[in-house]
Amino acid sequence: MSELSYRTAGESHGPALIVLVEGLPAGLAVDIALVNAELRRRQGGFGRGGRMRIEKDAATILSGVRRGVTIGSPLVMQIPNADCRIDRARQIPRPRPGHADLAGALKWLTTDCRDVLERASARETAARVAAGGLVRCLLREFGVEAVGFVCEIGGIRASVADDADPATLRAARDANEVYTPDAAAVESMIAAIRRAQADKDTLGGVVEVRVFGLPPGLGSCASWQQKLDGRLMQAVGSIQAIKGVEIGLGFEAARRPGSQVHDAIYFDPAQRGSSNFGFVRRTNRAGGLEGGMTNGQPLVVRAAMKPISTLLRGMDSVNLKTLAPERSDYERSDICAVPAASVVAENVVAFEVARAWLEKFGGDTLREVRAAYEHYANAARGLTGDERRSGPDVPAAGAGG
Ligand code: EPS
Repeated sequence: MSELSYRTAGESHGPALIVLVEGLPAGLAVDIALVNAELRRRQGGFGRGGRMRIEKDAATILSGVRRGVTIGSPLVMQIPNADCRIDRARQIPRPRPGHADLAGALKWLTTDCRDVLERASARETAARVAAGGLVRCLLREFGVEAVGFVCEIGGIRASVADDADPATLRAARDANEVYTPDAAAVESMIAAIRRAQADKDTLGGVVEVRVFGLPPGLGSCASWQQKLDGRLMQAVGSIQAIKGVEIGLGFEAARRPGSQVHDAIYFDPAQRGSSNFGFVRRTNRAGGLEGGMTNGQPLVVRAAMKPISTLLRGMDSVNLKTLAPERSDYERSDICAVPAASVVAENVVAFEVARAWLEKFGGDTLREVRAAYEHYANAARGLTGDERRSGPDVPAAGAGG
């Protein structure tokens, strides 16, 4: 049994994208339709460019599965590129500000940014979404659901209830082209994208992911590498064009006193059988994470996406072959890919949650994972209120740490 992990390979205009997933337990039914539905959603959203009309992303499983069920071996999926022309694609000597072009060209000692952008391209996120879609087959076995959506585009903010349930959120989000649950914000967001297009410009925004049904105790406070908040930030912060990641209140927590930041703890015996083991909060400003561990509340992760760096109007740049000042190169591109980023964020968050799940409840087979989870849940529910375990308290001798 190995740690759950994935790697991606493939260029934007190469033959295919590949993802290799290791560490899934055997005995998991793989729902390839779920994976492909996520891939289709990633391709959509208002503001996408011409490329998405060419591609029909769908994953084929090459290994790790027999008769639709995982067998414990490395699992490879392939997503073919319809627009496969990497050897014929033109050179890009004028780096686009904001893209990987300049830093990558210098790093790999080339004056043709094509060598860099082919891998830096957000096309790679299709492979990440496929990995996330796959592990959601595991998470849903335990009633864990991730929902990603758009909360802001070009400064237009959506209003989304803090206590919305996953089905309501998903239905509202899927009812429009900008993937926001706030129907009232849709028209203004679309109008903002149209304006950016008319101005030959691009737009960024903010996406949010909520994960429901998690028990307390995933991740760990014992070592910095195991803290789930840090791992989520790395996973989400590594998505192309993401410049900021927040958990719960995020930066807003820095502006408030503690009494308006922390979530008071209550016990509700009626919820003892649910995934929070009966420990409830009336607010979720911590975004479901305390001390690098889940606390039984929904996980809330937000990410800020910068505007796409390929501008039709171009920006000042330098021709790397001549060092002459010129406008940056224009490649066919998206005007706004914030809706797509919400799908990517949802799936990379799902992957990190599944990784933490298997760290705590891992086993070679799904049966063992299920047994480990049930054992923990029963032990945690039985623990609370049991004074015999910890014994009588020691009289206070001063302030403790
Ligand atoms: C991207 C450039 C565009 C985007 C691409 C990201 O591709 P192309 O150069 O082929 O028009 O559409 O995103 C995708 C292909 C995708 O699947 O998301 C870039 O340079 O980052």
